[in-house]
Amino acid sequence: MTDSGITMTLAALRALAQAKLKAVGLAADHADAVAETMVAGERDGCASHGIYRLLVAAASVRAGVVVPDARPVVSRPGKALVRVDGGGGFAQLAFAHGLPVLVEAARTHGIAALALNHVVHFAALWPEVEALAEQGLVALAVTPSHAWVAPAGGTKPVFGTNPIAFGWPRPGQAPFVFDFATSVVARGEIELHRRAGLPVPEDWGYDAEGAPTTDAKAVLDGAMRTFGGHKGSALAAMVELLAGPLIGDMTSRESLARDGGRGGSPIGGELIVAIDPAGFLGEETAAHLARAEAMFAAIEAQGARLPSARRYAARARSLAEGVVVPAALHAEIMAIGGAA
Ligand code: NDP
Ligand code: PYC
Repeated sequence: MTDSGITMTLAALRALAQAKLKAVGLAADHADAVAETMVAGERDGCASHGIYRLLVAAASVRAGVVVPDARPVVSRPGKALVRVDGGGGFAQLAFAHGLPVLVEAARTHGIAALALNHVVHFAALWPEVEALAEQGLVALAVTPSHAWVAPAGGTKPVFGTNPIAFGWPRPGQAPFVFDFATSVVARGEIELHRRAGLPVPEDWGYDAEGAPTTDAKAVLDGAMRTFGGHKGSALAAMVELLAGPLIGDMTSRESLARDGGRGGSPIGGELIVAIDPAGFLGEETAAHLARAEAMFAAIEAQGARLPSARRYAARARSLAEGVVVPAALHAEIMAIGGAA
């Protein structure tokens, strides 16, 4: 233990997360899948969606927002369409059930889509697109959240923080992946500022009266801003449409209403599209993927970095050295459901 944190191996962190999730009543297969995504976030240096999410997930279970023993049900509404009804459980197990079916459908048809319905989502989206890109597929994933974000030109929440994640396979190396909220930052980042008693930049959001503020709690109680003004606003609307009405699931406004003040994670759907490059390219796939590599090289040649480069570097460090969990966060985790 140091002043600033507790060093843990990834195996120890995983075991702790699994134990705490089971202690609050999550079924074993859900606990394992949910723990994996939190440990992956912590491993990759994503503090807002790392082991801190154990507090968030435990709160959602305790509040009755999540069905702790939900059984995902896979169906095929069309040849290239896969649906997993998560039954009100966390999204991770539903995705695990849908992934092999989506991969098979994308390989067969060139393109396929997976709708996760009726799931609770607290996590980053890169695990979904990375898993697909690692299998040679191009991937896109979107999900709404709770209505926390004002449209450009307004100051009252309509959108969720609505992330967009994209993955591209790279022969012989880790995929090109980006994953970001369509709000200026993820809400989790503002939560971390509030917990640390830190101000936020004035352009992150508005207070409940619609005035710009640097008070993290005031932004959480008011409205966040979209990134890139009207462009982020339109993308946030697109995410609402694709992973809401298009797949028969909730918008962020509906998700927040369903939560009914319980303070749980967003409830609703996620849309994941997978494309097999060989569908368009056939025997020329390798040659065209090499052209993509030339573009990546041109980005890096001028000192710019690729999205995920920081994450992959953090992963390598964590695999070698473990991770450092802030002491205060560790203490809160240990208090979940009694001793682990
Ligand atoms: P950021 O604004 O930090 O953007 C993250 C993405 O941009 C990453 O792919 C990151 O790569 C890349 N990136 C950051 N800086 C650079 C740079 N200088 N050059 C190139 N690429 C860069 O993240 P957000 O706060 O918007 O989102 C954080 C997480 O929150 C996401 O994983 C998202 O899925 C999650 N989230 C989940 C929600 C949900 O409803 N489930 C809702 C909202 C957010 P790298 O990782 O390597 O730094
Ligand atoms: O950080 O905005 C966020 C978020 C919402 C749901 C999961 N993460």
